[in-house]
Amino acid sequence: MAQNNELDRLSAIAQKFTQQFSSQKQIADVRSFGSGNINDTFLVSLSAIEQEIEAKPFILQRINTQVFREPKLVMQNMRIYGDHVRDRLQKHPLERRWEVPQVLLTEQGLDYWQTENGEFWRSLSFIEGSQSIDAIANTAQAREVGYALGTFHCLVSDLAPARLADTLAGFHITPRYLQQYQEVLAKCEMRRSPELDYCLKFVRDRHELAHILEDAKARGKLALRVMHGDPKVNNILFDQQTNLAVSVIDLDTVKSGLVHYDIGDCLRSGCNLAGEETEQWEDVRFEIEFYQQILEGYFSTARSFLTEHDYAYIYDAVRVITFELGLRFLTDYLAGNTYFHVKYPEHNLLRSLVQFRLVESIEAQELVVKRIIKDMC
Ligand code: ADP
Ligand code: GN1
Ligand code: MG
Repeated sequence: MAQNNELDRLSAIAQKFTQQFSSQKQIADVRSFGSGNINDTFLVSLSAIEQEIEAKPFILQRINTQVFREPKLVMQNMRIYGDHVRDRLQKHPLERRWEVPQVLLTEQGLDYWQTENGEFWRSLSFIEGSQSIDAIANTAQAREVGYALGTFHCLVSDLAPARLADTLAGFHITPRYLQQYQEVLAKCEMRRSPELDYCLKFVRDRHELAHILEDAKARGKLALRVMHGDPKVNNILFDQQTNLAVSVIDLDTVKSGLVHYDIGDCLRSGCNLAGEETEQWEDVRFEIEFYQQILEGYFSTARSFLTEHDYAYIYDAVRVITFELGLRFLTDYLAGNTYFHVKYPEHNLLRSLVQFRLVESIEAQELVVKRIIKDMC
């Protein structure tokens, strides 16, 4: 539970999202929730004054406006996405539970609340009976993670990417991250260590990786579609009873892009059993059995809109996005940890070691990774 003063402040902000309230309900608790690296997320519990009234909890989030400079555009995209998907689901219901978080409105009918000091808050319906996981534990979960991403892509396959605003310029344009890294590297004062030297050498040796997907896009081999942008494992919710995936959340980066960044991101996060935050970075491996299951789950819903070129770039997608994330963590470490939430100064360095080790493991299994895709085409 938040400290008393903070609790009062958060409760006052939560009260703005009046859709949840009637005089019959009051805030019982506001607590920090989930393990996202960008926004601040809280779970708000309510209590009903009269027993027969249902008091559902909801999510309250402070958008990181250092990252999302135009948060109103983020909300606009969420609205366009939500309306599209809800409409589609109504016309063509899925044969199983699937949830789209609902944005809750303020008293004034707005989908955000801005405080006097400029903080930007929003509120979402809580997907009931669900949970997120930071690492996949078994092959059934792996398949569900793939199914969830495939369902997401399928539901937006008829949404024109141009309808969505660019909420984060340069997001998943890997060559831009390389350029930023080089600029930061040229200016920063480094505290050398064997780990940092490993990372610096890693980027020197692999810098050409950064161009593969963008070159394919420029040559017309890969087309722009609606992407999620951040479909890592803990942005997929599982039903606590059935253990089936029920929602893809964290919709801030839903915009025009390459679905390959999504496929790659889902695989790199799903196939790392140790999770992104492990301290045993040298033991990190890309788990091939989970890879196969995630892809099977993905293709079970997404096959209809994939082209021959799309299949041909899946191996590259997974190593490029893994390299990109390692590069982003490393750049943030060198720049003084201004982008990702960190718990200690070397946190981003450790995270980048984890991703680079994962790239090595993917490359070491290149033949089998490619064969599995070929067998599924
Ligand atoms: P961040 O951008 O910081 O990652 P997220 O939107 O992913 O923020 O939210 C952080 C965590 O909060 C998620 O991983 C999930 O556990 C939980 N969460 C967020 N939205 C919902 C929701 N609508 N229902 C249930 N849990 C949610
Ligand atoms: C961030 O917000 P969160 O924790 O779901 C980041 C992703 C990274 C991820 C790595 C907007 O995601 O791009 O892949 O951390 N989101 C943004 O854990 O930069
Ligand atoms: Mg998240």
